[in-house]
Amino acid sequence: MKTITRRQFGKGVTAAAAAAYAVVSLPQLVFGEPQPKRIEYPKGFLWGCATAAYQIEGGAQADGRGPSLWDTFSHTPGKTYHGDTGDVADDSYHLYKQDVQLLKNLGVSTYRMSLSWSRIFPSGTGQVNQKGLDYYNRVVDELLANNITPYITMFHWDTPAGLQGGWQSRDTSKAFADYCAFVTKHLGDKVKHWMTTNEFVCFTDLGYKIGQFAPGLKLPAGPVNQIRHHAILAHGLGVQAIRANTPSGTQVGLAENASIFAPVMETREHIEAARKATRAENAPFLTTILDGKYPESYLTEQGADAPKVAEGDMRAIGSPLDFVGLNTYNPSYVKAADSPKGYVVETMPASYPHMYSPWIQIGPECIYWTVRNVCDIWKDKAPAVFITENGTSSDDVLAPDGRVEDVDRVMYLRNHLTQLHRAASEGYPVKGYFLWSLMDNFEWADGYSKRFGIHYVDFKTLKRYPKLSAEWYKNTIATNAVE
Ligand code: PNW
Repeated sequence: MKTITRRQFGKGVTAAAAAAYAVVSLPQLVFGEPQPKRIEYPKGFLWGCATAAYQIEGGAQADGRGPSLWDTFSHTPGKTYHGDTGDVADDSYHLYKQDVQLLKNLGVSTYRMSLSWSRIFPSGTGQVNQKGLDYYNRVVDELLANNITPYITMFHWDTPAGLQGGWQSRDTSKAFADYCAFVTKHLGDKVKHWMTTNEFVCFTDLGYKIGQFAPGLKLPAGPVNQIRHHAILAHGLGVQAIRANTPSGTQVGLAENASIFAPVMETREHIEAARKATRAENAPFLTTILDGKYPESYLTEQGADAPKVAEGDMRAIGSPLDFVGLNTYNPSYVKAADSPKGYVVETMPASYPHMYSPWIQIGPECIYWTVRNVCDIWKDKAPAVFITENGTSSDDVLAPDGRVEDVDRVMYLRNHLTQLHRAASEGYPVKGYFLWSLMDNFEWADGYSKRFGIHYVDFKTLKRYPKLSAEWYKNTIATNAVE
């Protein structure tokens, strides 16, 4: 079969490496036969599922765990749907062995999970809670015993409540680095893949500017920009701490929901506009991390509200990464404009279709464009990319026979994986995919009203049921192909 890849034309890519990315592999089709037309992924592509500590663990007060800002926030009346909290969630704190069996049954080779910082350091810094660390040792051992490689996120929004001022304080960045150092000193012999933080905008802007997430504040631009700075500084110091405490070969990255821009039409000028938008609209986070400096345009735009940067901060923030993790749910569309910015972000019409969560507007090509834009802009600074989250909520109904026919989720996933294949087949270095999420869980401000799992969780009995999407994903993994 003829294989054409974008990178064949680039430097230093061998024909063998290029050939690993077959465009589409079609079995011999007999007209009229109900054979699947397989869209095959490259050999060695990693399939996984993702979760986060506060969303699944429960055990909020078990074995000496300290409170996080999400415990405080969810216990504050009016902050989450129906006052839901993560006190029990999926009780993965006690049921983790069952959850590893769910993963094993799917056939995944990887699992993206996060650690609860305040389980290990109950007040964020200082005193260690050995029982908290023991829990993660048990989970990691259980994964490894089942041939599943853990990819661990250090921080997925559950800031220890004991850290005075939270992300308003620069000390939190420093405490985060100490926490990363401690964790990797103790787990770094078993765990080889680390992500520092998850989705900056959700624990900075949504927490401190919009007030929709913990700690629920509405601060003005100056303090918000400083909080954003502390967040990317934490990431940078975290990368340095992880590298300093792990053996060579350890892979370090982050998981970021960069705003995604797809061109309205795939013409040269609109593709160029999408690239400009990606760089400019992600200025406070991904752009600054991968460039190792704030864009001049961002600093000018923010004026007196620009962040205060100390000596050495930018060097830490720009620490080289082994991979960039991209959380991908929905697109924005961009067109070229004859303006200084060079692009306009389209307003979505009221009729634009979405999944059960209104913010998950449907545009499967976003997964292709997030990979392509990041790799085209930053090239060697994003030597490998992972989709660290992709998935959707659905208004799932558990039938009396225990089935959940989530055909909308299957539709969403199939379309995204078809588009991700496009990126892989063009030679972009996309190495793996983590489906959000292994099972229904505490969906932050939406509480338990939005289910994202491919396993249904009955929150009364905590029983897990595979949905149709779990069956579909299992087949995808087994065939390494979208069917
Ligand atoms: C991500 N938005 O969050 C998170 O990383 C997960 O913890 C979460 O469960 C998942 O996506 C599904 O929501 C987001 O409103 C939450 O744009 C909200 C938004 C984006 C990401």
